[in-house]
Amino acid sequence: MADRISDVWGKRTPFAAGESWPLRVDECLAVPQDHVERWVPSACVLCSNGCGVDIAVADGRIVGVRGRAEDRVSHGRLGPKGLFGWQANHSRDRLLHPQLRIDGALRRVDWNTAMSAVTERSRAVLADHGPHAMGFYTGGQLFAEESYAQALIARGGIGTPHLDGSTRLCSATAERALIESFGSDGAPGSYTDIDHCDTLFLVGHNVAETQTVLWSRMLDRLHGPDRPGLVVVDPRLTATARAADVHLAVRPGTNVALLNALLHELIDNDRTDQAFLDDHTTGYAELARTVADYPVERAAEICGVPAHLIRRAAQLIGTAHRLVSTVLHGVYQSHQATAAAVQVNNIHLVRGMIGRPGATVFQMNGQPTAENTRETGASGALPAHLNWRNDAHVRRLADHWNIDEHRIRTCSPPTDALEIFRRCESGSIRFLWITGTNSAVSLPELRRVRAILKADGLFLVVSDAFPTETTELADVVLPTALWGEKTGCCTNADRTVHLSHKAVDPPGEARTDFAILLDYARRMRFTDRAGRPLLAWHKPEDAWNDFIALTKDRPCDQSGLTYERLRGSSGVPWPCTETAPDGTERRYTDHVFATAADHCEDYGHDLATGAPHEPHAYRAHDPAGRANLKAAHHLPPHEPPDETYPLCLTTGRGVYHWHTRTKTARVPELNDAEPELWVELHPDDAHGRDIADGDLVRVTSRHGAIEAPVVLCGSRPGVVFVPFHYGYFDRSHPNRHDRAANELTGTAWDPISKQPVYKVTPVRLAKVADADADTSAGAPKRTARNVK
Ligand SMILES: Nc1nc2c(c(=O)[nH]1)N[C@H]1C(S)=C(S)[C@@H](COP(=O)(O)OP(=O)(O)OC[C@H]3O[C@@H](n4cnc5c(=O)[nH]c(N)nc54)[C@H](O)[C@@H]3O)O[C@H]1N2
Ligand SMILES: Nc1nc2c(c(=O)[nH]1)N[C@H]1C(S)=C(S)[C@@H](COP(=O)(O)OP(=O)(O)OC[C@H]3O[C@@H](n4cnc5c(=O)[nH]c(N)nc54)[C@H](O)[C@@H]3O)O[C@H]1N2
Ligand code: SF4
Ligand SMILES: [Mo]
Repeated sequence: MADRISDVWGKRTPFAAGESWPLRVDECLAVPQDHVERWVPSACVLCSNGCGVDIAVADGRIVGVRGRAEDRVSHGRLGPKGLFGWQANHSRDRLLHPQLRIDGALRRVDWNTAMSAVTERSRAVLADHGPHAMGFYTGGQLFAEESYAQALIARGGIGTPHLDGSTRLCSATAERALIESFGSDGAPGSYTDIDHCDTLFLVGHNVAETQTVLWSRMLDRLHGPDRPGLVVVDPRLTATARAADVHLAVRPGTNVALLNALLHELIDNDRTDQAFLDDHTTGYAELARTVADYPVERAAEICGVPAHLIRRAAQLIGTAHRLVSTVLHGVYQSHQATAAAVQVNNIHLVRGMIGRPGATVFQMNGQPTAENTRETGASGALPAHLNWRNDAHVRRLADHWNIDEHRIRTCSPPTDALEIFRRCESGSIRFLWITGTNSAVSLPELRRVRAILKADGLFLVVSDAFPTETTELADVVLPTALWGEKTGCCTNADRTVHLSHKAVDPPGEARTDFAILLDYARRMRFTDRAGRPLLAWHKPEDAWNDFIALTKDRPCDQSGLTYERLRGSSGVPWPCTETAPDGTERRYTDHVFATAADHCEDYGHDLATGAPHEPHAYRAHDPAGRANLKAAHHLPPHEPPDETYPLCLTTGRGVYHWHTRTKTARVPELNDAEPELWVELHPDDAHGRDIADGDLVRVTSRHGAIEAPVVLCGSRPGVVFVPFHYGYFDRSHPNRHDRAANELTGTAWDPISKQPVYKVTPVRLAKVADADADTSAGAPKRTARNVK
């Protein structure tokens, strides 16, 4: 049996450029092989990589998993979470019954009572305050069919623009950056581009810990006969950074300055593809003018990295023939998120490195179904990449749903997550239904979030499979089925769609989100223009068929991707149509992008001000299939470190835990690997503060404080790292709020993607107790494997 705890990436299977990634099948079984009654095809939902997996079933229970050898994403591999995470389904404290708050306490009730409470309050709020008093906040772990049902209910049934997902915290910038440059969301390339590339450029993406199977693919190239060059931009010396030829440990929040300097070098050294620029892009003159202001020495000073390393990185990128770049939260969760992410697209465009094998840019996703929330319209967009400002698109959606256009027509973009919570705070939203996201741990500025969710004026419904910090604050708690207990589709970060089949029944009275949403729609009597039920579906496949029909001729065309086509497959990348029944590995191979005014998903924004471009202005200069090069100047973070808060906090992930640990804390292998919070600190910052490795420290920001033992490691001096996985549900004293990273973060966002800033918060730090003191934290030290 594979051990992905001590050996996270497993045995190397090196390969050369152009070869196929060798197979390696990872398996974890709790019973002998011959006790397995069936293997049920599925895909892992513990990150956006979406590795194909078969679920082993015996006696009506999940008893293990095995990577699917034929899977186009994983070639059989599974990482630590994929291999062990399934055990969370069996946790003894799963929510088994609906609960309703009665006299201040949550009490067990039957489904009819719970759903009647939800629908009665919905009707009352709608009657008294109208549809804009209703809000829905969902997550990137539901299946596509469930997200689509959410979108149809909120936008078509209720008629509220206040529907967003925790994908806003996750991949809103990926969506935005792709639209700004290429006119539509969805990755241009394929994971197979890693098999062909000669250079990898990873920006703010700790792929070794956050997409371990993707990193295995990269590592196998790095260990192969023609090792690609590797440039990593990350303030911390992560496992990813340790493998790099050039590691640029930038000061947090300075990505734009660095990327502009790289563009400056490419242009100065004639590393551009002029024919590509002339034929397939707009905006080059403005970009060249802007980056002219960023000579390497200036960026070196802003970013706090040696100039010669920036030059070396520019040389590697500038001489690459096949460049693959990836971008994630070191860029997205920052104040200039979209502006920076777009500069990575620009690097590819000025070099003509897109739309051919080995040349692409991944604006990465994080959550397993982030792509689906975006495509189905559950995350601040209309479904099927339809443009909310394009009248013809709005009409098309209204006709497809057979509803009046005015229900879905708005004069502002669909509301973003932070704005939904602000509206709850101000009292304008009075009913909020949270599905599949643990807001009381994952949103920034938790003290404020708790106050918002607790407020008397807000009726809070929470659908989850476990008791969480968020369910605790709810008026109604609905117990849900988990992955493995339901059927549905998910789309990974390279557009690969997998169909996951139900392997076992959910425990107790738990129901699928799909069934709950259908029940709600039926009770609310949502109807279409003809008076027929708005959600006339019985099973997930019905919803999927409705969705794929809507995507026809849109950039994310999946009209050929029926369940029939997906069944038993090893994953199919969209577009998948009648003429491309096997899907599409690589988009934009003809270098015609989705920017044409009638086709594009949005008219884009001014990167400097965040102001949206007006439809008529866009049409007047219709890029008509050319990619947009958009320039931006560096701006300092809103809240830089100062005398009171001299250190810069950055938050993120460790390899073993998933988000707020509702699953991974319930898996012995994963929890034991990293059972407690830790704080990473550079030895230089420890000295003056009399702090030694393992000492208990208190980290304080303007918003709150946390306590945890320190791990001294080679991060950049001045930078403190805290994982955001640890909340309070598994604590003996849950009312002490001194463990979640988001006690420290403030409410700030990127002006274009509206993604919160989690990576730059000024803090101060002080010792609380020596390492060997007997403290209440009693924290075991973090395993040194991946930080030292
Ligand atoms: N094990 C595990 N894997 C996961 C998840 C998980 O919870 N656990 N979650 C999944 C999800 S939803 C997501 S979104 C992804 C996130 O995946 P990643 O983005 O890879 O993860 P993070 O740790 O949030 O941040 C990445 C890196 O950004 C760096 N960084 C901080 N500030 C800056 C900066 O200013 N510039 C640059 N260039 N880098 C900076 C941090 O040091 C960190 O190493 O992971 C997915 N995979
Ligand atoms: N400080 C800081 N904060 C961050 C980040 C960071 O880097 N730093 N990263 C942000 C990012 S990228 C992300 S993606 C978010 C993640 O934030 P969340 O989405 O809030 O995190 P999860 O723990 O994944 O919450 C998912 C919840 O859904 C439940 N669940 C799982 N499956 C199902 C299902 O099928 N149905 C239902 N109804 N419920 C289900 C789980 O039990 C869990 O409670 O956190 C964000 N917050
Ligand atoms: S890389 Fe992601 S999808 Fe693949 S096994 Fe690991 S957690 Fe699951
Ligand atoms: Mo995420």
